[in-house]
Amino acid sequence: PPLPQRSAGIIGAPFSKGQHRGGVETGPDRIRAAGLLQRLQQQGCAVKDYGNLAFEDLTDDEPVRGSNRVRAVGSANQRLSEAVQAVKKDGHTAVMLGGDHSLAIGSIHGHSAAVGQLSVLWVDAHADVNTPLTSYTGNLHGQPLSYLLRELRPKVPALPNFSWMQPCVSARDLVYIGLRDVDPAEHYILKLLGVKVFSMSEVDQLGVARVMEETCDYLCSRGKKPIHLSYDIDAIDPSVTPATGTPVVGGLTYREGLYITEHLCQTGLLSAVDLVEVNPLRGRTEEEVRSTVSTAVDLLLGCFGRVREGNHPLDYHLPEP
Ligand code: B3U
Ligand code: MN
Ligand code: MN
Repeated sequence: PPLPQRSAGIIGAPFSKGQHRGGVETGPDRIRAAGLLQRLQQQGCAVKDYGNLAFEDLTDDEPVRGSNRVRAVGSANQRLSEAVQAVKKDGHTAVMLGGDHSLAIGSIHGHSAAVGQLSVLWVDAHADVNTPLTSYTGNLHGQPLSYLLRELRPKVPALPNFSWMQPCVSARDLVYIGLRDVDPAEHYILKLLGVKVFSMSEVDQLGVARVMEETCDYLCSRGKKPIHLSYDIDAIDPSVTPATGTPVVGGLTYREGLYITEHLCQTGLLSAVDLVEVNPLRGRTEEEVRSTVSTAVDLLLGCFGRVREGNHPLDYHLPEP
């Protein structure tokens, strides 16, 4: 029987300044245009669309300690954090449509401000845990977890427009799935903090079902906290989701990617979801864009109870001949 459906509160975050490729700010509208809201409603999920956030246009935003657009990222995430808090106070599962992955700063901060301690599942090809001082690229979308992790606070300098936030996630409440492009400093940090990582090697070795079982056992071992899923579309193999800024070969299959969402939904603890880094301008053909966007939609449907075996209304009855 279908589980009682939670409601989805959708926030569009058309923001791209955590990296340098234009187009990722059009992700939210493309994902909506692919029918996300209607399809959630069709599967019995109540939906409220909070619309797209409007972000401040900062003119003087010179690099800080080698990182780009720091003030814009700080200011955008402050707005996003407030929006996520409002969605949680309205009782919905928060869905943040990005935009680049620097938006996880505000999304996770706001989620934690509203509900308290979280478990975080980070599904990504990348670890996104560079500090401003270790980043090779200066892109904030490769750094969000360094601002969010309590243990890294002494290693992160104070940045303009970041004074509104404090680290709110403990390293032991974080699990990664899908890693395959990790910088040396990031690898050092993950080992130093003892973070639980299921890289693509572990997905190969264990299979996605065992990875999800171990993920949920691990996250629940210190109490059943609300789960924040931060899903970077580049976790999925670029043969399926090529329209993204930094595709990396050897990713999750469509089925593995979807299984993660189905399993999390079944825990009943999923409380907020980010779906980020869909960049329609990075598709070389319309089909590449369509495949990327429709996979993003399917992942979100999986978070809200869609099952591949199919479904029928509780009161369904066969027509009499
Ligand atoms: N680790 C690199 C590359 C990267 C991170 N996230 C993405 N790319 N999408 C960095 O920029 O920190
Ligand atoms: Mn990412
Ligand atoms: Mn990534």
